[in-house]
Amino acid sequence: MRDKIILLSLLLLMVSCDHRPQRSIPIPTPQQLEWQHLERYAFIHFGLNTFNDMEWGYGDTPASTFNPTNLDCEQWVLTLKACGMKGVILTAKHHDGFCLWPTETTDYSIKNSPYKNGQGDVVGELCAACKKHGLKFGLYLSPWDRHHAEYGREAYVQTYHQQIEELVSRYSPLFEFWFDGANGGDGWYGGAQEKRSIVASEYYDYEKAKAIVLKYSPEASIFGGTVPTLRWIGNEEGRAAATQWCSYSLDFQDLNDTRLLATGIPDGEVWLPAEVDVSIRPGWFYHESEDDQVKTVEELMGLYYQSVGRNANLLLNFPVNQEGRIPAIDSTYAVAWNWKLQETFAHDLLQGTQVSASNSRGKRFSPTEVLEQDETRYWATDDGLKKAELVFTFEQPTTLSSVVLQEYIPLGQNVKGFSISYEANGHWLPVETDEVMTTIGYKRIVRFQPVAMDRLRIRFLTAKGTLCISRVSAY
Ligand code: FUL
Repeated sequence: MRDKIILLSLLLLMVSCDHRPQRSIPIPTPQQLEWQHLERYAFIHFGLNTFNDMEWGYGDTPASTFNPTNLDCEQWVLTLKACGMKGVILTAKHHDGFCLWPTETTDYSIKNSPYKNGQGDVVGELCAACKKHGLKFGLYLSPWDRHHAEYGREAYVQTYHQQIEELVSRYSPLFEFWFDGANGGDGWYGGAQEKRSIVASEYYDYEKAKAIVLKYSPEASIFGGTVPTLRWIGNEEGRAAATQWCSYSLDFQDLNDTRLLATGIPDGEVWLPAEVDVSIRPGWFYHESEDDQVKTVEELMGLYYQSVGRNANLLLNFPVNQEGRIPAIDSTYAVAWNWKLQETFAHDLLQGTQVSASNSRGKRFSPTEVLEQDETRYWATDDGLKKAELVFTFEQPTTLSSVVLQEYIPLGQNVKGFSISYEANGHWLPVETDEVMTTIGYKRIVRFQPVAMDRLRIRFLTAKGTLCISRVSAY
């Protein structure tokens, strides 16, 4: 009997050591988790502005000026794939109101352009090219419409919703839908040529707009409006703050507060991860005068570290030119950037090291789990333990210059502070870097002065909840 009791207690102990840590609040939805894994995807800004050297058409530019001479959506898709992009979001309509698909809602569309004698459909062509070559497809539909006579009144909102319905019913599945944030102001508005102001949080009925999107594309992430599933980073320079929480609030004021958007809200109640949007050129649309200002490989690497390396996704814009192509100079730099990324992160130098931890909550959550590719596996500490360290011992002295850390975010984002140090010749020293080591989230990359070491130590100093680390790698 006594033996049985001991056996039972031992079994109970094993089970309790092996149970999953408690989730913290908030956590991502399965669809948000999938979105986070995309890491890098593209924007394409193309429309009347392209042919008129403009960024924000007033709404009266003739549709007849839209005349690409050599448009090839497959060239876009193949180029973007070669740059490592996982999807593309096209400006189906920008603020000028011109529609790139043959809509029933307005004459201000591709139907009245010389392109394919009015028979073309850029949205449809890109959608087909994405399907053919396996790239995710998304759409941007500007709520602000500087062409529409009814803009600012109820009739326009119905048109806007109808446009969404046309798009999602024809071109789903979409992985993301963009409701742009620029709203109201002066415009042509059917000839009225005046300034019109609206209250964005009420005017567009974003709840309904989102419901229409989800009816046809239930997996779509939503950018902008009152009910987004991801958030703007608050600037268009391609920079997330180093401290970067996925937690946020759905208060409309907070959704427009660039200071909060940059970092997230540590105790925010909803999971609203950040998207960093930036153009490969100074403008969003193509301008010949910017041909010599395409971002270099080094600048693109910087953008990567400031977005993906800081727990945010990167939405990199490629302006398509008047020919209807991604210019060679842009693709040359962007493809070389992708090679550089592949090369930088090709060999994880922690593979083959011996890893130990100051604490772990049992076999299923042992420290060696952080070396596994499988993202469903992770190292976790005992309940409530927010301080612990991992040590990696190399077989021979190894030079490192960056560490990549990932939390197991299905259970939330927890780490608030960590440090990185190394042992060389029997002495422990911190790595030399200016980087702030606060949050981790889905992914955090810390770069430091290259240094040879015998051991690497990551100390997790403070956290919101139990530590759950899915991956650590170093290069
Ligand atoms: C902004 C717009 O005003 C720009 O033209 C561009 O489309 C950018 C992505 O979003 O709000």
